[in-house]
Amino acid sequence: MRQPLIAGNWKMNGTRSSAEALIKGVLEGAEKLGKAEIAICPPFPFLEAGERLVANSSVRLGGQNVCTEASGAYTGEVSAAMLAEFGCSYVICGHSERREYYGETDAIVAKKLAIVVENGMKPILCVGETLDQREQGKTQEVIAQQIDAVIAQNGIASFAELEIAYEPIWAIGTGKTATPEQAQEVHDFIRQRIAGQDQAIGAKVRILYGGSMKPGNASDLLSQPDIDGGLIGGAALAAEDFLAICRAGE
Ligand code: 3PY
Repeated sequence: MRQPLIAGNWKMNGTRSSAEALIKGVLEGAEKLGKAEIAICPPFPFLEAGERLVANSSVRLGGQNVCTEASGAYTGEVSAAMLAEFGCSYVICGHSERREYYGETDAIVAKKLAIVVENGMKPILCVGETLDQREQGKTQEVIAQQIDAVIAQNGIASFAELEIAYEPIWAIGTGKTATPEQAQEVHDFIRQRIAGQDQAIGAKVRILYGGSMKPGNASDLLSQPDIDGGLIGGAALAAEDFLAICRAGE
């Protein structure tokens, strides 16, 4: 059985005080939950507060991005060792917003995955297709390319150390959500792609759904056999919505 993981991707939102209030709100509700693993990924400046507040709780902390390099002259970047030092267990890698706005290629994403694992954390590898690609019937081709690039660069064994998030780009920040059937079809495809190389890793890897998951659609999505959790955008910014999704994962 794969334990569900519900991870909140706060993106570039909040202030120091709103972030602290949100973390406290999540912690209060999380105490009453047991089955799902819960993680929050605040912006970098709020990780220190996150580390302090989630200490001694079951809530995990994650970064939203990481540098491909270990240290040195990379102005503006944050290293995997820094994230680990601030208590991160997870790091989101290759979110579509990073791929689209900051030119992250599959090769860069694969490097990020490797450095996160080297530093003792788990990457959350994001994959997904644009609306155009879906309408042209290219969803599987695009996802296969994103998965295969990681297999080619880091090896199939690397999938034993990471989580995957399927995030259809057309469902991010648009309010549109993939239907449970559409999402399940792609999750199954991803699992089969990995299982085709290594059956045990394919059966074990967690595949989260991301893209406007909210309290109203979480149960239907999470009840699909290959949907093992969620990477939550907007709904992670209100403790009660995020906790409602966590409850749906129980
Ligand atoms: C969204 O749901 O908007 C996301 O991008 C989650 O990462």
